[in-house]
Amino acid sequence: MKRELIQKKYEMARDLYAEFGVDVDKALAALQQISLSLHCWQTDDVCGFESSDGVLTGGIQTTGNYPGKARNIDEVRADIEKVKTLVPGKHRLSLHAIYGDFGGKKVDRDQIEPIHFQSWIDWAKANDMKLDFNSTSFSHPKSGNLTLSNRDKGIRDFWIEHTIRSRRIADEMGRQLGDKACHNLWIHDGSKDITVDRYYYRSLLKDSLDQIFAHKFEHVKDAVESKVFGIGLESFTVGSHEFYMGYALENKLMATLDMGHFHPTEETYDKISSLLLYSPEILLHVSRPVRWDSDHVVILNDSVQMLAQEIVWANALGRVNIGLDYFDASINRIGAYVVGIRATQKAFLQALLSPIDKLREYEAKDQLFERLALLEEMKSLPWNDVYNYFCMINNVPVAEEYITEVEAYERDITSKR
Ligand code: RNT
Ligand code: ZN
Repeated sequence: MKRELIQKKYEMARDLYAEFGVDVDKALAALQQISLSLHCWQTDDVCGFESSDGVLTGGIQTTGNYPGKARNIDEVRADIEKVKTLVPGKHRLSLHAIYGDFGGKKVDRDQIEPIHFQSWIDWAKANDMKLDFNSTSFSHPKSGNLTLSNRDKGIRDFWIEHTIRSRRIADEMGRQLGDKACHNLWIHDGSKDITVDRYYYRSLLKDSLDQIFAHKFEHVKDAVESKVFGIGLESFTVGSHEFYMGYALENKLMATLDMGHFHPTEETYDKISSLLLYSPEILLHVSRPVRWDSDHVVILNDSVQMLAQEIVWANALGRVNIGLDYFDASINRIGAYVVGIRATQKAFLQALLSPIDKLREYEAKDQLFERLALLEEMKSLPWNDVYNYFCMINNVPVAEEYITEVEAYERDITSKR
């Protein structure tokens, strides 16, 4: 698209939004500040760099075998660097513990140290990115169905050690990069069939968490992620939403809301205002469940739009850490990032451009038809002209222009892997 045309359309959009009392430039300034935490695991289908057989366990699954996945640390970095050139804004990178720079050596999960992530920290510095971190309880001989809630103290201690070490690594990332790292704790613990000792497993998990969080790390923002079920773990999840919500509030941690971790018709957005009344911050995993927690690439759908609206309307952008979490192995993986990042940004932009004062006024006066009508009209206002302009001033491809760039990277790089 020609620059002059993008500019002209932006100016028209700006004037139109002004008629609704919306300041487009203010919205753009706010969007520029929204830093998404890009999940590293879309690059390689959640494999990581441990020398293992690469089988993904823990009730999560990638499907598809699109060629060109990243096979090592350099390829993951190259892919993320490419993604950065295709999306506007400044973003973070979220690493899992299995993505350490182990130099071909076997380093078990209870042995990982900040040194294994020093090259990531250096890379992040060089690429002007901040880092977040995740302990990894899946894809390991000691994973089984139960980790931190296992009856076997030896297994529990192994994962407690792993998780404390993971938080220490996050602390080092936060310290060196001058910005607290979010550490997200998600474990798959659960069971396939009817479980009679649910209270017991949850008490074991609570005890393990108490030991883990007894260690204080200054540069870490801790989060705990609940789930409703996993593949092969359909009947019971130890770390349910209620479990972690209680734990997070009691222990002043963040709750992580993953959009794929609730019942299919249960929307994540409505949980935000409730949690934020009791907790200073939360962490999100923006994802797209299709019939189950399938982790499809995020698109601009109602769920993501409502999520963004809720955060913007609650004036809570500064209190919500926004991470992405999906892994589609059936399409170009670089493209998967770009589509998901852009969709998330578009949702936030739409929310930032909403005539919220007018909507609130209608609501307060019980003018409910008017409220509904304006919400509908908002959908077709020229927000996309504003997004295109945002891309242009950030020197990244505008609209579908990124498709050819992703194709070129595939031709030159990923297809040769
Ligand atoms: C799994 C959780 C978890 C993982 C990542 C890889 O259902 O959503 O966040 O997707 O940690
Ligand atoms: Zn998640």
